[in-house]
Amino acid sequence: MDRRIRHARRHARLAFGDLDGDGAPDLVLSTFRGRVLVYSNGWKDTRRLTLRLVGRQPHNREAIGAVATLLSGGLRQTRQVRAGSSYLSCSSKDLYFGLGASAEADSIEIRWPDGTRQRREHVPAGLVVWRQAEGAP
Ligand SMILES: [Ca+2]
Repeated sequence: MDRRIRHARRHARLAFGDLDGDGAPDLVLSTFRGRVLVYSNGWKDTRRLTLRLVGRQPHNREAIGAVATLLSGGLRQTRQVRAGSSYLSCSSKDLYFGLGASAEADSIEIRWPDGTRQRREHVPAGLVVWRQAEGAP
């Protein structure tokens, strides 16, 4: 663990998100004294899938509360869109998944905040913007 992260652990605010758009989530950390540290994720050799959900409810376009379940290579990963993440900070609403050696997810299922579900098969790596179908039940 980086010495600066270890030192700041007691009074830190932490947020993550893909700051440079390369698909790898980066970290922003600030300490009690206001110092801000940015950690750019330089790990380039892993296949990733970033899921950006857009809800149909006017009061919840960010789909807060939606749960995504991704299956890839026999492994299951689950992520939830959250409104808050850490003290006095807020992370990206994007959901980040690692795909290992796979170039695609076998399937992704979304359980939207209104309880409806949608599923897609063979979703390629990269950024996926998924809008909740306007006509879905
Ligand atoms: Ca990044």
